[in-house]
Amino acid sequence: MSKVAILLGSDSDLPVMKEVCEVLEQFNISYEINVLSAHRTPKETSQYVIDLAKGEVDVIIAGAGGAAHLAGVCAAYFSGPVIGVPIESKSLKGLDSLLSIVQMPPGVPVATVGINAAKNAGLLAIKILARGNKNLGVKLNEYMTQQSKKVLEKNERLRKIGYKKYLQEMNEK
Ligand code: RP5
Repeated sequence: MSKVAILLGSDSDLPVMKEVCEVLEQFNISYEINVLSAHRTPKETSQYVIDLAKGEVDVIIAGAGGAAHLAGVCAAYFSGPVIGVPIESKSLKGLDSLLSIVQMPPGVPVATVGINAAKNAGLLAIKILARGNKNLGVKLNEYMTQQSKKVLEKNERLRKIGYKKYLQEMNEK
């Protein structure tokens, strides 16, 4: 029983989209992942999303590049939240993907993250799921506390040793 469905427009999107899987696994969220294209497999893609709408999936995350219509097609069939990940493209560096995903017509929203920001897409899905799941909310707060702690430690180190030594240490890592 999957809570999140991840769709990739191509297997070439996997090196970026694997970050969604990693963050969902970190939070023990069940997911399913499929390569389905809005343009190359239109029938299978729409049927898959229509079937999803009858099941347990709460959030769809769709990553695609170029003329990236996958997230939009998902949002056309699925009444739950859809998050789009614009994948960096060769010719236009992902600006085409970003604009294709973000500029949805009124009535068919897609929550769009940054270019290649697959980790944020996963975290956004977790934030959505956490509204109805107290344990997940606690885990999410712990994650955010750890994140803050790391930045504060870096700040302390920078103030202590100064920027030149700090940079030197960064380069040595
Ligand atoms: C999009 O075209 C895919 O999402 C991918 O980002 C891009 C290139 O696909 P491939 O030619 O690598 O399969 O539909």
